[in-house]
Amino acid sequence: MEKFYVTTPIYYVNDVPHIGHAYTTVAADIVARFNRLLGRKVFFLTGTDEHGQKVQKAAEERGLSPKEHADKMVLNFKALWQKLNISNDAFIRTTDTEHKRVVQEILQRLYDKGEIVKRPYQGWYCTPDERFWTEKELVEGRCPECGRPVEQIEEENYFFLMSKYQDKLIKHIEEHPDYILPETRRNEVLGFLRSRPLGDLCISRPKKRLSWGIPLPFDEDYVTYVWFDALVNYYSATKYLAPEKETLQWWPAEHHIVGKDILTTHAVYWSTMLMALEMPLPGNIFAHGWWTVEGRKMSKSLGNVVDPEDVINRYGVDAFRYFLFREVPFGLDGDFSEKAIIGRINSDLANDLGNLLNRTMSMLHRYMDAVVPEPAETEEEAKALAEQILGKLKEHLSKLAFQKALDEIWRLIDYLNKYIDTNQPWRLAKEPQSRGRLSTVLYTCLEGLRFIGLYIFPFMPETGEKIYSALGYRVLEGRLDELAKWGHLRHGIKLTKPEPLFPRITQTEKKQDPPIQDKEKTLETSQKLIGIEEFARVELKVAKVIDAERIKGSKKLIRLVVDVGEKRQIVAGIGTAYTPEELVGKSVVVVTNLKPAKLMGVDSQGMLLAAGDGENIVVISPEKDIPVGTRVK
Ligand code: ME8
Repeated sequence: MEKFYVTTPIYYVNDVPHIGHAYTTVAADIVARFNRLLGRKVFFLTGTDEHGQKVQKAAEERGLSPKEHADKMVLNFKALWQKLNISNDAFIRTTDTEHKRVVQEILQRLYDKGEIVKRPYQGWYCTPDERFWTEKELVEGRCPECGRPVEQIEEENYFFLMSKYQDKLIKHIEEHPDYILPETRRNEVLGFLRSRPLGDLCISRPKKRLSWGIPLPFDEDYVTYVWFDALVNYYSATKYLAPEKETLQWWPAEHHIVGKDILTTHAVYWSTMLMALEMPLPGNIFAHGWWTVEGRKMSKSLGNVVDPEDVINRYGVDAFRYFLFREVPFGLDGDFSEKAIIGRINSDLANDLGNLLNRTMSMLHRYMDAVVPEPAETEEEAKALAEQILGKLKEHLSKLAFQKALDEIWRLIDYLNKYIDTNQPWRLAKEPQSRGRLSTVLYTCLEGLRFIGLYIFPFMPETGEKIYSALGYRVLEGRLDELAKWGHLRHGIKLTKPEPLFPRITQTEKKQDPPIQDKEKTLETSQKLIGIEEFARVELKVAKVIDAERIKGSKKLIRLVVDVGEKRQIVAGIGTAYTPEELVGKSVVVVTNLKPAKLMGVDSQGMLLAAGDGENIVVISPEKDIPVGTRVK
């Protein structure tokens, strides 16, 4: 049996998932479901990227260890995938012991082969951000991210000798036109590879600068660069997470689906790593486009990050899945707006698809007593159109051309709506001599709908199932090739009238708040509601700030000494909104039973309550004087 292996990027656990993450994951889900329908053995992998600077920093800001932080954040991804009906076969976490073992094995193999060497490394280093920049990346000689001064650092590091694979990689891309898609991205990568020499890749970080990573097996003073660790997931998962892993050779993947932001790491780093390992390359790396929101870049500071859960609660999971893939060709950038999604729901889903099912079922009830009639003849045109679409779907979905695939399905929907208008079953029903014709027309609509349910299923699984069950089936059983044959629908069966698939959304029903992510939503979904006894476990007390000073190298962090009945040292991330001077003498509220944490090397024994973020942070202060140490309840 043919196998089909598809992956999404493994997402960083430094933040909660948004519409962009949902996009890539639904794309992989559509092809996974389609290939399962074709009868292939599918391995659909997604997961989380949990090592490295970003995650370590996010954990520090929450006063948690990186692993504790990752354990919490990973639940957000898992909960969203469930809500989005994602049918992944496995979920990899780079902190899995088995994954770490495979990464170390690969490092050792490359090191033994002389593909990894130790060399001095020189670069411009931004201490607060803890990262290197090249001369070219600097902005007016300063860190391009935070604008602070950088210093030249020289240290020893391990390098993967990527440069020697430059020509081989160019050749591979040239000889495999589908290796990188869409074509514009392929040309970009080729242009970049042909125009300048490829450097070697620094794959280590000294432990003294970054400890949160997989230790190099051949040098305990270093951890693995997070991208090297992350990319290996696609292979390591086949060894311990894939179905029937003992007997099936899952590697190489058929598709790596990624956003355009991480094409280079996949097309260049990963491909050359595989070449050095003498392993086969994946069939395709597809770099899709970027979602903006109401014409603007999505960003936390703009407060316009679209929360997929919110969109689903408002419009339904299938409408959301449909919108993402109908609105823009896969590969190009797209813009999310409520107007656009409502427009799609009303026209394509309520009007075209929903109405077709609704009017067909109403007529069946009215004219045939709800029983599927035996057609007097086969409508060859409808049959040909319905059956031909399968070939088109195979062709388009093998290149991840989702929009074209949906266009094909809609050709059948449009055809059947017109077919009803032309044949006017309501007139046929009035003529006793046209009973046979009426049976043919209604059967054709019902059988056409069965094809639509079948074809639409990978995109909108719930809708596909609903259409199928409206036609008297329990589930989509069997293989697509057999099911996509005209005449499969059984006659003589009495059907019940289904609920409307997609009710129209009127502007007055539309909720006022846009589906934007709550900035503070960083806790796992399953922990949203807590009982009073859980709240009571948090010990909050009134305190007074006795001393305050900025922590060196941090814009945000301030070290406070507070009196809560006893003296405590607390590190608070309020430095962008307050100076130490204005804090001294202030009455505040402190969580006093929090596990101690270290932030930028400074111990923190508690947490200050504050609202907002960035420059809009406000420290919570008791409204009237009240003795320090008083419990807040
Ligand atoms: O890069 N539009 O993880 P990440 C479309 N851990 N897609 C978007 C998007 C947007 N506005 N924003 C994010 C990493 N994405 C690494 C990957 S893989 C071995 C390691 C999607 O959490 C898109 O798929 O930053 C993008 O490539 C991915 O999220 C980046 O996720």
